[in-house]
Parts: sequence; structure tokens; C-alpha cells
Amino acid sequence: MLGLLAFAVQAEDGHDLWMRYVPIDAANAAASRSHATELVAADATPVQSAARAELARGLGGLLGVAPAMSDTVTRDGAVVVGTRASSRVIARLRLDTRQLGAEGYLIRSVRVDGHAATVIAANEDIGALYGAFHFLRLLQTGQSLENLDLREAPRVKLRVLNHWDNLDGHVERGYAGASIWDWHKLPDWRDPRYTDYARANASLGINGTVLNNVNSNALSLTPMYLEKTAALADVFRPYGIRVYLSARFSAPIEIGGLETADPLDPAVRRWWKDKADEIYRTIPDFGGFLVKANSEGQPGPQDYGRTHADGANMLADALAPHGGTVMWRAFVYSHEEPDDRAKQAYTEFVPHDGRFRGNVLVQVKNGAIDFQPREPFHPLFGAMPKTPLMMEFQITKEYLGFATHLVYLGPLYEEALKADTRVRGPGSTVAKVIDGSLHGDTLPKSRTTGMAGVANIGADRNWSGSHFDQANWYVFGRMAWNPESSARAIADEWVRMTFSNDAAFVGPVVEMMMGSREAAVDYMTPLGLHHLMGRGHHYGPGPWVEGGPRADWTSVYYHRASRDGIGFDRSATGSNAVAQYAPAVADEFGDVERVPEEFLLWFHHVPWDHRTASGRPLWDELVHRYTRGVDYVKKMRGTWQGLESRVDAERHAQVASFLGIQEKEAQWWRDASIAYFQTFSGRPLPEGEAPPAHSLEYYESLQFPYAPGDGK
Ligand code: GCV
Repeated sequence: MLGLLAFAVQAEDGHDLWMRYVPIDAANAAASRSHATELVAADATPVQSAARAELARGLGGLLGVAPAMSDTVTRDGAVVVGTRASSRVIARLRLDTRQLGAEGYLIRSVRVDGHAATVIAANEDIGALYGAFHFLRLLQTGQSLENLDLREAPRVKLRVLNHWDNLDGHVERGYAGASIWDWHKLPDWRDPRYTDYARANASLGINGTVLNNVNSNALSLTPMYLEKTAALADVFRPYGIRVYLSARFSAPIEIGGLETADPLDPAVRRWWKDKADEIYRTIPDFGGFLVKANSEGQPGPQDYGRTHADGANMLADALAPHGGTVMWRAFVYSHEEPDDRAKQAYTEFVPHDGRFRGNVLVQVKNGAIDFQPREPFHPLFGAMPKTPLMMEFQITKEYLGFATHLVYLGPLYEEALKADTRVRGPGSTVAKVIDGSLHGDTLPKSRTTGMAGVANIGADRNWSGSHFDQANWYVFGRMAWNPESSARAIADEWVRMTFSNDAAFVGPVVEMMMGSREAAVDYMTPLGLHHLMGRGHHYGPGPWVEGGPRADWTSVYYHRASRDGIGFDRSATGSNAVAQYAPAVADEFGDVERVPEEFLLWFHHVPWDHRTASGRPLWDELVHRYTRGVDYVKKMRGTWQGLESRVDAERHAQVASFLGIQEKEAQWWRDASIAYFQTFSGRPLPEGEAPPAHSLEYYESLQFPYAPGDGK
């Protein structure tokens, strides 16, 4: 009976994300209640109301008793939230908030009129809202509320989601159902989901969202759609979230009736200025534009012989009077360019360093190819000291198993942010490029900083397509706030908030998450292999993909397997992509003896009998890693099975089922890859390794015409 009570957990469908606010365990609740007896919070502005409502809801849910609402501290255990302007109590406390900026906050145990109280204080309402979420997180993760003295301020200014959502509801690379934006019913119907979306983002400090796909439709900029966007902006505003739009470069032609979109043409420039004025009349706090130009067939300034800087600056000039920002993507590779695709963004952008307006951020993917399970850091990081560079991570798992594979992306983000560019000696990390500190002396004074994540959010009840994919939205937001935070610590807090504080659950689940990305690398693209997925939809293995419209959309272009070996030679004897890195990094990556083994085949073409660090020849090591990846998934299944009594049945069942799919697909990746590469290596499988379940012809024959998220 006792056991039953202890583990009697309610059925849950994941809709509440990490904001479930279910009662915390009795012992903690008793201690915590004495720190949350009364809530002193203003509600004179929408942001203040949001903070007050969240605290009332959260404390009531977590502690089982709603705190009394009060204008001032009347008893021990009050929680006071606000700013000097909104709260007389806070004004009287004379706290030092100088370092907190507009979005930071402090949480401190204080005494007010002889009563013990906790104060959540900020300079602006939005900081107080962020502090409120932090305070709730302390409770949710089972931390003590005694003697608090915390200070937080975001290290990055723009922390934005990029939705690749089309106006027809399809989400490019989306695996969580249709778009959550119901454009047809907007602006009148404001789905309550929009508010929950804003709450979830604010709880992480995300302060911007780009609503539409970078492969954009000019209609988004027409009055009808701007009105719909304005309605969303109204819902998000109380949570500190600004809306942005992806701008189609050829919009002046498509919806403006002009004959050109040449960024130096006066009529085109006028059109964008007028458009910006119109947008700001409709949405006064509009964030700005995200642009994918001259990339994968999108229009751009190069269509008129102009540069990326010309294009970005034209839009920047239109937005500047209103305080808007241009996020100009560096994900470019040209149709005509025969050079190694990994080199093209650097080649196109570095010559323009220092030529972008102060309100332009160049948005760079973490790696030079495309969100692969593992890539070395993008060589642009560190190479444009006069231009603010913004990180673009992918949260949706286009290349990491779609919605069903349990792959926690925290370690991937952490690895990318901690990568050392060495451009100013050791410690010149990507995180420091992103937060602007590495090049503080050469960047424009008016600079901003940013981090973007391609959203994994859709209309599915659980938002992200799977319970564990919520962790990727979560970790993106937390790392955007502080790019030096730890993936493990974030996993720990997410597990506690999403599932349970039960140590016997938290430990194994965090462990399982932390190794899950490495496992995916192992069963998909070990040792630096990349871009080996099925054509177009990117589902499942396709190392045999060749031919078609362009070489750099095939797999054979990247793995270059032949009888003599495998891998892309990007060293000085090959494409020399290594030369785009600082000399210390280039020397390491370019030397087959020194390159970190996880990037071996990214930078080098090596023979099948190349000796790897384990002592095994390359072929044997490759097979070993494929198998190791599958084994990890088997282990995760076992771990999860053993946790059945510690989590609600509904979520347990779905995760268990998805892990089953993951195991099948990991095996498929392993077997298909081995079957294919063996035709080149000509070597037997190492002893003890099971042969692929099917023939290579079988794997090659598989078709998936309706795989979700396709670009078309
Ligand atoms: C939005 C990859 C994806 C495309 C995506 C593109 C990009 O190529 O497969 O769907 O397009 O990246 O980031 O622009």
C-alpha cells in the first residue's frame, strides 16, 4: 500500500512541459511553505500580471496552498517580487541592481519590517518575471529556500527561436505535427496555446521568435498577415517576447510590383523603408528580419551582382529608425561553386567583415555543413572580429532521428560553445565569440549579441513530438541565457521539473541523456563521417546517395569511400578547408596524427587499415562504433524499463515505444552503413560482429515518400 502511494503518479500527456507545478514531496513542501506564505506582487502592467499569476499558480500547485496576496509584507515567509518602481518594499530595500541590466534579477533572503522574506528584484518588469520563474525552479528541483543570494543576467541579448513554419501549416523539418500558428483563424482566434508557448519560452529567458520559415513567402509581409502577426505579438508581449519575420529578399517584386529587388536601387530601398514603417505602425516592438539569401535557391543580393553586406545593410537601414535588427544567415553555398561546400560561407563572408551596419547580426550554424550529428565548429567563429556573429543551433532533429530517437542535444551545444577557436590564444571559445567578449575591442560599439534555435515545436499535444525532445527546447533556452552553462546540470533540472525529483529516477535518466548524442553519432556518422542520410527527407541511412541536381546534396561527395580508403581530405593536400581556422587549430585538424579522432574522416581520407587510437584498423573501428551506438540504445531501453514504477504510465509507455523504434532504426543505420561501406573496404567483419540483417540492395530499395518534415 505504502509503495503504491509513493509511486501513485497522475497520468500526464506532456502538455505542461517543465511547468507542471505538481505538489512537491511532503517533507520539502513543509519546509518550503514557510518561505511562501504571502505574495507581494504588483499587477499594474501586463508583465507584472504575468509574474504574479505565474507565482500564484506555481506556488499554489507546488505547495498545495495558494499564498495570500498582499500589498506589503505582513508575516514571515513573504515573497516580494518587482522593481524599485513597482514595489515600495523593494524600493526601501536599496538593493544593488546595477549589474543586472534590463533582464537580470536577484533573489535574496531578506528581512522586511522584522519579517523573514524572499525578494525577487529587478530593474525592469521582465527581469522580475524571469526571477519568478527561477524561484519556482528552485522549488521544482527540490532546492532549499533558506539564505538565498542569487544573481542572474543573460550573457546574450537576443535569444530567439526560428520557426521553419510555412503559411499553409507545414513545418519544414518539423516532427511535432503541423505549425502551432493557426494563420487562418488569426488575428481573431488567439489560441490559449500561444500564451502557454510564451510562458514556456519566458521561463527559459527566450525573448524573440521568428514566426515563419527562412525559405520564406513574401505574403508574410502583406497587411493581412501583418495583422495576424500583430495578434501574436500582443499575446507574447507580457512575456518579454518580440516577434520577428523571415523576409523574402524578392518581396519588392512579388508583393510590391517592382521589377527588381536590387538592394542598391532607390525604389527598392524606399519600398523596404515603407514596409518597415508599416510594420512598426502595426507592431511597435517588432524585432526585425531574419534572411536566408542566395542559399539553396533563395533570392538575394547576388542575383544583382551585389554582396551580402549590400543586402543586409539595405534592410538594416530600413529597420534602424525603429530599433530593429537584421539576422542575416551565413548558411550559403552557391550553385556554381565547385569548391568544398564546407569552405563557401567563410569565403563569401570574411571579406565583408566590418562592412555590416551596427544592427546586423550574421547568423552562423554551429558547423560548416548542416547540423550534422557532429561537426567541428564553423570556421567563421573567430574569423570576423568586426562583425557580431550569432549562433544558429537546430533544436528539431532533422539529422538526429526525427522525433522518436532519444537524443539530448545539450552535449552537442556545449561542445560547440566550448570549442576553442584559438584566434586570440587558448580560451578563445565560440561562447566568447557569441557573447561578444572575445572581440569586445573590435566589434561595433552599438553591437548586439544573439543565439537562435530552429524550433522543434508543433501542434502535437506534447509540443515537441516526444517527451524527451522537450529537453532540447529547454536546454537551448538555458544555454542561450548563459552559453557557458553545463549540459548535465541543465538535464538534471529538466528531468526533475518534467518527471520527478526521485533520485533513483533522476540519476539514471540524466546519465542516459548525457550519452545519447554520442550514441547517435556512433550509429549514424562515426569518426567524422557526415551527410549520409536519405535523400530529400533525410530519414534513415543513405550512404549510397549519388547523382541528382548537385554533388553536394549527395552522400558520396562527403564520404568519398573507395577501395583505397574513406573520408574527405580537407587538409593541405585536399580542399585545404583547415586553412580557414586559426593556425593552431589548422595544424591540429590538418595533421592526420593529431586530429581529434571524432573528426578524422571530416578532415582526412585514410586507408581502411589506418591504425586508430584503440589499436584497431579503421574498418574494424568503424564497425565497432556502429555497434556501440546500437548497444547504447539497447541499454537505454533497459534503463527505462527499470524505471516504470517511478513515472506515470502514459509517458513511460510512449518513451518505451519510441526507444523501441530508435533501437530498430539504430540497427538499420548500422547494418545499412556496414553493408555499403564493406563493398569498398573489402574486409571481413571483426570477430563477434553480427552481419547486416539484409542485403545492401534491400536497404537501397527502401522508399519513404511521406516521411515528415520534407522541404517540399
Ligand atoms: C530551411 C537544410 C535543411 C533545409 C533548410 C536549410 C537551411 O538544408 O535541410 O530544410 O531550409 O538547411 O538551414 O536553410
